[in-house]
Amino acid sequence: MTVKSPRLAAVALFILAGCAQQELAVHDAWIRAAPDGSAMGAAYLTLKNNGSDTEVVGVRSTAHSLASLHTSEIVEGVFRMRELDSIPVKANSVVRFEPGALHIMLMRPIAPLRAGDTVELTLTFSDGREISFDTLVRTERQ
Ligand SMILES: [Cu+2]
Repeated sequence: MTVKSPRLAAVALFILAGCAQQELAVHDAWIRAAPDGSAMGAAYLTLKNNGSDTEVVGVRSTAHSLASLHTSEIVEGVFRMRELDSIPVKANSVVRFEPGALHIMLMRPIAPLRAGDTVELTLTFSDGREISFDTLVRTERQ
């Protein structure tokens, strides 16, 4: 695109900046580092939705053969995890994936993960949108 008028250029920049204000954004994504040899890990993050109602319907990881949406719950006094087909994300809301609650279950790592590594995760939404983001491997929440 060629813009000759400086004023038009300013308008174009303003519009682009507006688009950069994403409706869906992920913050503070991290993976709890598992001891070497463990086949399972979990990722946590904060998902902000500045748009309308949607649902998370899938997840994938560049570093794992298998990733799924999970929640943790206590059923009849027993702590257990359950796979979810989807997670509702209301308009203008924040959904937190955190230890003991919603999380992304990561299985079958392609290579062992160590603290300090970065893994790209992608969330898929019911309307077909996808967001990819870097997720830092840590030993614990910082
Ligand atoms: Cu799990």
